[in-house]
Amino acid sequence: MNHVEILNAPALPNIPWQDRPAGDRRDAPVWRWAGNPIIPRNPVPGVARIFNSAVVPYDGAFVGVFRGERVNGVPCIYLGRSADGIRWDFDAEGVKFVDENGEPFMPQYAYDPRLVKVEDWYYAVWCQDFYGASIGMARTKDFRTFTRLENPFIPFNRNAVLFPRRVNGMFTLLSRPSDSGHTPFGDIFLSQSPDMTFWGRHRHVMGKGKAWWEAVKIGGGAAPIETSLGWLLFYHGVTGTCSGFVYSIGGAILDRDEPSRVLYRCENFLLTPEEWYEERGFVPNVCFPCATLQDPDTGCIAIYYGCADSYVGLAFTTVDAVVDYIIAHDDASDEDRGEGLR
Ligand code: BMA
Repeated sequence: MNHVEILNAPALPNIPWQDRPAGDRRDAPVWRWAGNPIIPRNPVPGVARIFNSAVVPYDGAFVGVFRGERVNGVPCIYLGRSADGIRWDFDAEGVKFVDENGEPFMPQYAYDPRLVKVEDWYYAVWCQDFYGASIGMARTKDFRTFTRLENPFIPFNRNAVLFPRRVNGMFTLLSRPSDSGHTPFGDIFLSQSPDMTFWGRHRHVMGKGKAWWEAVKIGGGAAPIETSLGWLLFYHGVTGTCSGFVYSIGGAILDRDEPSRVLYRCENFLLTPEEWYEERGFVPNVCFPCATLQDPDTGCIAIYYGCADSYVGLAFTTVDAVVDYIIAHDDASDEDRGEGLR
């Protein structure tokens, strides 16, 4: 029996899973799939790399939206299907987005997609050009027709992550306002909408951390997991080194009713680049979480993360172990704990 419950999520007995290896000396209770990376290079004709991608359970199996970096360097979104969450088949062509009239409406580029079911719809949220980098959105019920929604924000913004249910009657979205380049700053904000069109009631959630591993910038990662203690958020934190940024995975727990309030924030990273597929690639030293699967019955959580802007990796934890670790190493500031309104 878990002492922390995962709430409002269907049982997922077929969650991909591997127990923690005996003798694992890493501090945080997060471990990698032994067969990583699960998606190698050149996975689809015309696509050099798939990474920073999101999956959901669907129809007894799994489906996902994947950042496919084409051989011309332009990222776009590919649909993938999997029976086990590990071996993926991708469509040969990228997702063809349409507008409300069913007419083609393609983003010029699209990267870092997240995929979240809210009520009857699956929402894909990504970063795209809107006269500058900002957020694009679409929804689908059948993974055949993806209908674009209004762009929620003006530039510049990235790392938008939708909550899996309305909070206080409102769709709720994390995002990371930024600049036009490889932003050397960035905090996580929260915005709400009654209809997925008009976004407001903006709040600051948390800024770059005191801890060195996240001292440059942070950004939302996977859709928050609702637990009996609060929303469990896996996010990325970035540090600067003399040879570039390093992206690690961090964890925080947000208040269930007012998720701009941080209850606990782990001062240690949960996963940092250590394996060859994280340290070596198109952009070295990147662990970039975009999705989780979770099974409320067992408390098992599978984390999908981009590796070195080149591969997709899978890591595991349990809700009890990771929440205990985050609480034991809580270092949230007074500002993190506040409502985030000035
Ligand atoms: C960020 C985003 C991510 C990428 C990361 C590391 O700015 O562009 O897509 O994984 O940089 O290159």
